[in-house]
This record gives sequence, structure tokens and C-alpha cells, in this order.
Amino acid sequence: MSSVAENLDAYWMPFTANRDFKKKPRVISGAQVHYYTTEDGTRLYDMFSGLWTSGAGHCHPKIVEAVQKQVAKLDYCMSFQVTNNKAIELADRVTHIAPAGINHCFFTNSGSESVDTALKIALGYHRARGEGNRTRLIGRERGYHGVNFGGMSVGGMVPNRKVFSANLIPGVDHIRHTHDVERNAFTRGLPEHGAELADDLERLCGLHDGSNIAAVIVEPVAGSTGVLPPPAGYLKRLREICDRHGILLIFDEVITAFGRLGGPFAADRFDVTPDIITTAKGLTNGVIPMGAVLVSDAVHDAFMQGPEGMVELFHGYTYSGHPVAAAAGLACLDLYKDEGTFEQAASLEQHFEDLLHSFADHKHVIDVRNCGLMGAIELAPRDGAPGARGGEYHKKCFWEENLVTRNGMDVLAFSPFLNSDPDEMQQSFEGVRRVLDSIE
Ligand code: PXG
Repeated sequence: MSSVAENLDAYWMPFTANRDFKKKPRVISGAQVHYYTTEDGTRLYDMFSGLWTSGAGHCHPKIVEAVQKQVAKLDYCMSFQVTNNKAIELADRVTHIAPAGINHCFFTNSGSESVDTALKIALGYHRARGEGNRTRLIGRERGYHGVNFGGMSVGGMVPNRKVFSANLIPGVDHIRHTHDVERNAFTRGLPEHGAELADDLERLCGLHDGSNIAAVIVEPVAGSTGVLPPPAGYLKRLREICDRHGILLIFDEVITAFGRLGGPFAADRFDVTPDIITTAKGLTNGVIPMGAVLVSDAVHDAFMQGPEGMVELFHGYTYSGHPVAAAAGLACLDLYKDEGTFEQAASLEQHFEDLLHSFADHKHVIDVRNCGLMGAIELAPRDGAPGARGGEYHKKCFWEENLVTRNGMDVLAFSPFLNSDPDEMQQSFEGVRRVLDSIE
């Protein structure tokens, strides 16, 4: 064990079984392209491209250079009443690749902040238009929208909500999730069954009256809950119901934006334009924390009324539009274009899908799901010990196969690099197979 790993006591790790982890820590100290390194020099292949963050690979020289240059030139500048040139340029560039009509960008520092910002913008929008009665927010079961109070409330991950149940924000309801393993198990791409689940929103409009609902937020492809692609036609139906009732549609694209689905946004892939898009992760390739909320003209313009000298939205972060983060974001947009990263991601989809579905007949596997470069293999839980099989898989991948993987309970999730080498991808899945073969 390295000296660093012996001094772990002070560090309270996020979303981690701390005591179990600290018995045998898995510590990374370096990264290059598609591999991590540990202090003893072991190389591990990263099967999750960071945490859905680092699609262009680790320590990309163009991003590293942009960050180094920027930090030496303008390290920080206040973001209220003054701003910096890089934030302005990034807002302009990001909105240029956003779907038509989405032309405004509010910066945050994470996906959780993007979500809470988007919810506040939705509420402010209706109030500015004289519909302050539209206060209800609708999320979806199994949704993940970060860990702040707004995002947690519209989210539907039970363990994340359980302890805070009494303090979730009021006026939130949820439509049903779209997972239907009876009808859709082992689907390649979008499930055939389940578009009608969008009608759950119509049901909630009946219950609360649609005129009281401000916004609906969904992940176009649910990520954290174990990769749930939307049933064919589902998102279009959700859009139609929102339009019928004057409800804003928010796509939480913290995972799906910037190439994961083979284009800039999931909105493009599914041909459904939301009113607001939340992003983070791939905006800077994970190099510097940053998020962005992308907003339609209609929503933005509703705020731009009243006395011009007044603040239109009382919201923002000390680090909104941080110049070093923005420089990283600009370097990302450059390289995504110059290296054809999104096209490369699209060209890897079939290979990835075939590799995933080659596990369909494995003795432990009960479902395989994929969309773009998002994929999941679901294992049957062990009797009386849900999550144990997934947990053992994770450790064995790390220690025996030099693979960094991700599992949520017994769902193994995969987030390959957008510029993966197909052979490396294949070899990594061979390691996964050896591990699955070896566990009970
Ligand atoms: N929305 C979505 C859709 C996300 O996936 C967030 C919001 C929150 O982002 P921040 O930057 O505040 O963490 C996320 C984050 C997983 C996993 O295992 C996914 C996330 C975070 C942690 C784990 O899939 N996504």
C-alpha cells in the first residue's frame, strides 16, 4: 500500500463505501489518453472515461495547453457585473452547436448546479409571464439530476432521497420510469415498447391541472440508474404533451451532450427540442469543473423585461463562467471539431453494441441495454445480497484485470471513450468476461 493510501482517514469519499474502500484503497495518481496509472506504475484501462466526463481521453494535450496558458493569464475574475472574454466566447460557441432556437447560456460548476439553475429559470420564466401559479415540477422515477435539493427532489433514485425525504422541495411529482424488462430485455438501441408511458404526464396534468405545472425534467437516456434508453417515440410524445399544456421541457444532458450519443446533444439524435438543456461533464472533458444551462430564446427573453438597470435573475455562482474552465471548454469544442470526435463516437457504436450484447447469454446476465456510447449489462442479484455480485465484479476488474469500471448495485455500466481504440475496447470486455466467469 502506498504512503498516500495509509493517510486516508481525513478523506470522506463521495458515493463510496468508505470503510470498505479504506481496507484496500484503489488510488489513481496519473492518467494518459485511455489509461490511469497508480503510484506503483500499474496501468489501468478506463472503461468509464472518467465519470462519463472525459470522452476525448485523459490529459489531452490541447486542453492541458489551453488551461496552462489561461491560468497564467487570467486566473479568476468576478462573474457578477464584470465578466471575462473566455466565458463570452464559450457561451457563443456552445449555443452555436445547440439545437435551433436555443441561443443563451448560463454557466455553473457542475451538473447538480445546472439542474437547480434550470429549475429556477423555469419557475422565473412563468412568473415573468404572469403565470406565477405554475410552480409544480415534474421529474421521473429512477431519474438522476444531481444531489442538490432541487435535483434530488425531481430525481427518482431512492437511496439518494431516502434520508432527506421530509426535506425534499414541495410541489414535485414524478412520472413513471420507462424500464420494462419483461417486454424489452436485450434490446439493441431504443426499446420498442413503452412510448405510452409518456402519457403519465397527461395523467399528472389531470391530477394537478396542467396550468399549475412549470416544467418536466428528464434525462433523454437515463444514465446513473443503469442506462435506460427511451422507448421509440417516447420523447416526442412528452414534447407534445408539454406543448399542449404550456409546460417547459428540460433535457438533462449532463451525460448525453458532447458526443456520447454521436452528436452534440441527445436533442439532435431524437429530433426533439427541449426548452432548456442542462450540461456539464463533456463541456470541459472533465478537466475543470463546469456546467452550462442552455436556454431557448422564448425562455430567456421573458426575463428581459422591466427596468434595464435591474438584475433579471437573482442567481449565479462565484465561479460561473470561470476563465480557466471556459478556456478548457473552448479547447474541447476545438478538438471535438478538429478531431471529428462526435463522428468517431458514432462510428464506434456498432462495435460497442456487439461487445455488450455478446454477454446476453452469460449465466449471470438478465439484461443488456445500449444507446450511443452508453451501455449496461444487468446481472441477476445474488439471493439475499443485492449488489454483492456487482461489487465483487468492480474490485476484481481493478485488481485482477487492471480495468476501472463502474457498477450501480448489480448493473454494470459502460462509458467508453468517444475516441476509443476498437481493439482496446474489445480487450477490456474480454477482461470483463473473465471476471464474470470467475464470480459466483
Ligand atoms: N444530471 C445527470 C443526468 C447526471 O448524470 C448530474 C446531473 C450531476 O452532476 P454533478 O456534476 O453535480 O455530479 C449527473 C451526474 C454514474 C454517475 O454512476 C453519474 C453522475 C454522477 C455520479 C455517478 O452514472 N452523473
